[in-house]
Amino acid sequence: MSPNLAQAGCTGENEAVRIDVYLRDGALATLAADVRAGLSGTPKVLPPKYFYDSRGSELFEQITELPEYYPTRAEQSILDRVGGEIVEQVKAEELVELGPGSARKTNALLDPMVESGIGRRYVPFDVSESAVAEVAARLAGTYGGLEIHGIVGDFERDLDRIPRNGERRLVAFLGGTIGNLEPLQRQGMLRHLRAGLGPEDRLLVGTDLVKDTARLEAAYNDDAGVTAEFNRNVLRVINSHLDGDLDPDRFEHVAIYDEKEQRIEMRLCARDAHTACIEALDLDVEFAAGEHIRTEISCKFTPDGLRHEYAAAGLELLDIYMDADRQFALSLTGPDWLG
Ligand code: SAH
Ligand code: AVI
Repeated sequence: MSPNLAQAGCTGENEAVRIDVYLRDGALATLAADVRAGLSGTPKVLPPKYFYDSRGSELFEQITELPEYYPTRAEQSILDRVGGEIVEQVKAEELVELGPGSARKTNALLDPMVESGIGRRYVPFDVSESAVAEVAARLAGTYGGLEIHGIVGDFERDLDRIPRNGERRLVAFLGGTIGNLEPLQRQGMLRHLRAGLGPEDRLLVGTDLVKDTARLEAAYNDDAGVTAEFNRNVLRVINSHLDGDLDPDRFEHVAIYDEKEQRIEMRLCARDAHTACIEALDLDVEFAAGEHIRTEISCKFTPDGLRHEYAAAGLELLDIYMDADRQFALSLTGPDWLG
C-alpha cells in the first residue's frame, strides 16, 4: 500500500505540521475481511479499532467525562504529578503517542518537553484520521516551534512507518488502550515496540488495574447511555462503509466483567432473531434471539502481572506510578539488555 501523503502546511516560521496517511483504501479492505470473518464465525466478534470514525471518536470523548468512567481522570492525575519527572528523566527529544485520540492529557508531557528546550517533535499515531488532524492543528497552535508529524495508521500493522530521526524518543501508549488487545496481540505489540527502542528510549504505558466488579461494570454501563451508543457505533461504521443494514436498535449494549480473565467484555446482544445483509460483502448474517457480537475486551492488570508481561517482551519496568486510589497505573519501561 502506498502512503497517501498529505502535507498539511506550515503555520509559522518554525512550525511544521505534516500528516502521513497509511489507511483509506487499505483500511476498507481490512474492514471487509475482518467483518466477513468476525460475523461468519461463532461467537461473532468485531475488532474494537472500528469504533473510531469521527462520531465514535467524539463519543469516546464524551465517555472520558462521564462520572462512572474513572480511568481518564485517574491517569490525568498521575500525569499531572509525574509527567515532568518522567520527561526530565528521559530527556526526550521526540514524543511518539500511540492512539492519542484528542490528546487531552498529552500536555502533561509536552509542556515540560518544550519548557526544557529539549523537545523537538510530537508524533501522534492514530487509526482515526479526524483525531490526528484535530490534534495536529490544535497542538501546532499551542506549541509554536514544535514539529508535529501525524501518522494515520494501524498500530498493529504500521508501527514501522514511524521514521527514525536518531533522537531520544519517548513512546506513550496511554488511556489503557493496550488492554483492548488480546494477550497474544498485546505481547506481539510490546515486542515490536521493544525492537524499535534505542538504548535510551523509553516506553510509557497506561493500564487500568483490577478492582471490584461493581466499579468496573459501572464504568462501562453509564446511566446516560453514552457507552451503549459508542458500542452501537461499530454497526453504523459497517453500514456506511460496507452498505449494511444492521439495525442498532435491535441490539442491546452489554458490558460484563470476567473475573477469571480479568477483563470487561463489551457485547451487542440481538434483541430478537433476525437477518442482516451486508451488501458489499454479499453476506447475510443471521442472529438468533440473544446471540451476541463481542465488540471489545478491556483487560485489567496487576502490577506483578505487568512486570511479567514487560519482561516477556524484553522490557524492564523502571517505574510504576499509580493514582491516589490505585485505580490506574502508568508504567515507565525501557529495553532490558539482560533479558
Ligand atoms: N489515548 C486517549 C484515547 C484513547 S481511545 C485517551 O487516553 O483518552 C483509543 C484511541 O486509540 C482512539 O483514538 C483510537 O482511534 C485509537 N486506536 C484504536 N485502535 C487503534 C489501532 N489499531 N491503531 C491505531 N490507533 C488505534
Ligand atoms: C480506549 N479504551 C481504553 C477504552 C476502554 O476503557 O477500554 C474504550 C472504551 N470502551 C468503552 N468505554 C471505553
